[in-house]
Amino acid sequence: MHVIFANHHQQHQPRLEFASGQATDHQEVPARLDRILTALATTDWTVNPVTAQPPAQWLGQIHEADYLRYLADSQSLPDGEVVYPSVWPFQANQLTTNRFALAGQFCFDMFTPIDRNTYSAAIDSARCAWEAAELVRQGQQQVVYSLGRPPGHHAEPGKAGGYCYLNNCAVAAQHLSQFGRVATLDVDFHHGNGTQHIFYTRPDVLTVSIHADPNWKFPYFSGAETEVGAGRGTGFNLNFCLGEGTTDQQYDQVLTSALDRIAEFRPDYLVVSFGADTHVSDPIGGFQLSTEYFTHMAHQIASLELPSVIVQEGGYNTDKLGTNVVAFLHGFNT
Ligand code: Q9C
Ligand code: ZN
Repeated sequence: MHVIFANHHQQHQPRLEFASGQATDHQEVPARLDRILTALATTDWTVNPVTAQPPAQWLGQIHEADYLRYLADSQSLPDGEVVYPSVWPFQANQLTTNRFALAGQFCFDMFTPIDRNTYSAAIDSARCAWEAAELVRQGQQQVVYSLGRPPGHHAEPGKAGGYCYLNNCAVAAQHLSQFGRVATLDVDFHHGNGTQHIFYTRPDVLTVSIHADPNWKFPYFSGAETEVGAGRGTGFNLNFCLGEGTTDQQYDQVLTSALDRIAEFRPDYLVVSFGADTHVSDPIGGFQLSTEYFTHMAHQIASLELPSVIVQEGGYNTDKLGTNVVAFLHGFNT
């Protein structure tokens, strides 16, 4: 196993998230990545910090120009200032330059704050995914794990949300799509709304996500099984919704269906969005998956025998995260 990790994530330390007017400690903390690195140090895998400098347009193919400019501009926020949205757009095409208003234009929830350090961390995380994809494209590695934070699969073309700013999975998939057919498989607890929407009208990138029913959990506004793609992309998006308390056995049945569709698509590359928030112990999840099942899940995915990038998404029990990630990655090595 080959690992690329982000080493400039520490300064991205969101402190609070807000739900129903209540502030709680933010779940997407630097310790997540540190704990995973500590666990990786017990293996004999190659673990390298990101070094790649992706070419121009690597983000412009994924995200809208005004959103990227807004994120880049956030680097000049005063030290200590943290931006949360308070007002959201209520009409299409209503233009504003007011930064208080832009906070709501470019972010869809109150879980995804931005300060002067957010942008560089998000770029580093996305660079990891790009470098992992590039190594797989070159054929140097069959499987590369991209260990970055913040995560990415909730980031929309023009909006942050769900702790995500830049869509790391989409960066990897877009890069590989220039060299062949790509399937993405999202096994984070939450629906990968951003990844779905970025590729929604494309028949050359199949997007598949297995997740908590959005009528039960975040991101609520997408992830239904009726969402199948649009235009030429119709039939190239596939969602599987699962309920509270989903077990290893129940999950595995659905995974088999997801993998069957991916095999039928005959991709040249696979990008996996992996979240350990499906684990029984996760503080914000609601499935009952075991650590042992993560190994089996990965083994099933590896049976596709595709050159693959694994992108780290969620997983919020920091005590279990390292063990769970290593358990998952082991499934690719056996
Ligand atoms: N009070 C990822 O796993 N919901 N994002 C928080 C808890 C937001 C999760 C509600 C969950 C976002 C990448
Ligand atoms: Zn998640």
